[in-house]
Amino acid sequence: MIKTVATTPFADQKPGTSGLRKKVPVFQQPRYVENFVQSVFDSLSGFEGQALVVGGDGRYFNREAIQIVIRLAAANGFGQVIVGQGGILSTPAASNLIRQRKAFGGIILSASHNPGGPDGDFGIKYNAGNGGPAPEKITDAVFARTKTITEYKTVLGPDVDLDRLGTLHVGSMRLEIVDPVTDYLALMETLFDFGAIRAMFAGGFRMTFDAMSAVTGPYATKILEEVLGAGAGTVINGTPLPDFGGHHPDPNLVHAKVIYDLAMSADAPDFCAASDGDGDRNLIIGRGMFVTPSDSLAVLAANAHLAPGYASGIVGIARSMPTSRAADRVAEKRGIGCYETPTGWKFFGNLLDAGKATICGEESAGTGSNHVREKDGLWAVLLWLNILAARRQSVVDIMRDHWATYGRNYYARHDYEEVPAEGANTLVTLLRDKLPGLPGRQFGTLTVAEADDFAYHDPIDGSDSAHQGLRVMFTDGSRIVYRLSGTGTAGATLRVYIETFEPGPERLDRDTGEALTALIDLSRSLADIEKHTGRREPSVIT
Ligand code: VG1
Ligand code: CO
Repeated sequence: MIKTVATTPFADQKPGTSGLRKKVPVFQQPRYVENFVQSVFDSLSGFEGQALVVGGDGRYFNREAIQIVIRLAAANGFGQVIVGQGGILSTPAASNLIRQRKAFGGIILSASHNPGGPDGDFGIKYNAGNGGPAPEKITDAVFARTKTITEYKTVLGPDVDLDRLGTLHVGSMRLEIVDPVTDYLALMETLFDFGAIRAMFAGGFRMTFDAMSAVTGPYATKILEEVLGAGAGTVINGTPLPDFGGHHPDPNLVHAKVIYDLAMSADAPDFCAASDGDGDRNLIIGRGMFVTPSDSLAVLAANAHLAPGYASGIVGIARSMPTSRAADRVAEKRGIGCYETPTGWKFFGNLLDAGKATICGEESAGTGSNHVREKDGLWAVLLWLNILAARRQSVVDIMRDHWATYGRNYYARHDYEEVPAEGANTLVTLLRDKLPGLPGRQFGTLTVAEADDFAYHDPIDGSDSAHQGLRVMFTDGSRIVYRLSGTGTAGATLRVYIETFEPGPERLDRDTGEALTALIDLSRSLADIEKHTGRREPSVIT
């Protein structure tokens, strides 16, 4: 029975870098999820009778939200909802399902790497039929709709049992509950040389994968331990928990310190990795060496041809603007396309769909390819394993070879988290005003070459996105970038991205902090960070 329910708008439903993200109690308000999901459906057309993929990272409120989405989908005329068992789907697995099943789109319930639990964060994101995050055109329409919505449509009836595989009906809509891992594993098997990776593990290669009590647990356990024979215990924190065990499921050097310490210890395995809350990010650490996400992107791009899925080579590389330019050097040497997009995976979709880019990446530990339209944590881990199996070298040796060939981009990101929003906005406004006067100015040994507020013109659909980050570029190839986070849920987070290039052959083995000292000091003084945020030091350095 379809019921139309009167509602009034919420003022705070603007999707950010990666969907709508708020504290759990915000989502728990009556009508809050309904309003947003109905606004998504109201912004789309042509989905009658079509399929919708629904799943989330298993965090607190995941099941409740999924029940609401299923009811609204049925009432709004979707022909079918495909949901992961237990409400679980990693973000890349959801992207894959949308594509495999030719669904109209998907709703992903996740706040990614943000903490979970009753006081943690929750999120809702709409992905389009290509499997990728909705482009700004759609998210803008959704936001506009949330401001005028007056009613939503739902069906009455009991909650469905999300744990039983199989097909049932909600009203006249088909509801199919699928194993979350099966299709994803099948896709990975088409891309990588599982035989070679299996042989490497059989030969004594050891790895540890930290699933951070988040969604990749079941995927990693099945693929690494069972299928590839990496052995029991390879995956740690492998059971998804609603509060991620109280941890912050962000695979960086602060929150994944356990795995970092392991990789630096005397008994380190050959390879360590981790993924985030929803399984789209990856952390790669070789024995004794952390690989920055920007370097990882460059190495994966340079070696992808060693994996069967990319044997014919890659056509282009795309990276988000703040990501280091290590990947650009690979593209240049190979004579393939190189694209610089604003932060957020939604900007890669058009390039991937148009066959302009094969591999994409962000400095925030996101890497992926045209196999889906999301970044993909386990995919990156498997590509690394495939490369390690093919090259029979350690991570450290592969990195040294890479730097010797392409030079090294020393890189760090400094986050000033949860600072007062007003101060952060003032900082950005004042710095933006300062940019035109910077070129030609000298700061110690550094001379500013160019400074701008990054704007992106999408080469495929012609859309424009302004104010995507302030860039200060120096004559020696160094760069400082400032932008405000679009995924935080409390105050503002200022991200400062700092990079310098060392062509080699000398000075390729420096300490990153030391290589960046002058730039780090300048990053603080140039933007008056302490004055505007009250912080002398960043809260997280990655
Ligand atoms: C952050 C990262 C960005 C990433 C986004 C979503 O955004 O910087 O690179 O795409 O999170 O990642 P922001 O606006 O806070 O800097 V996830 O794993 O949350 O989908
Ligand atoms: Co994520």
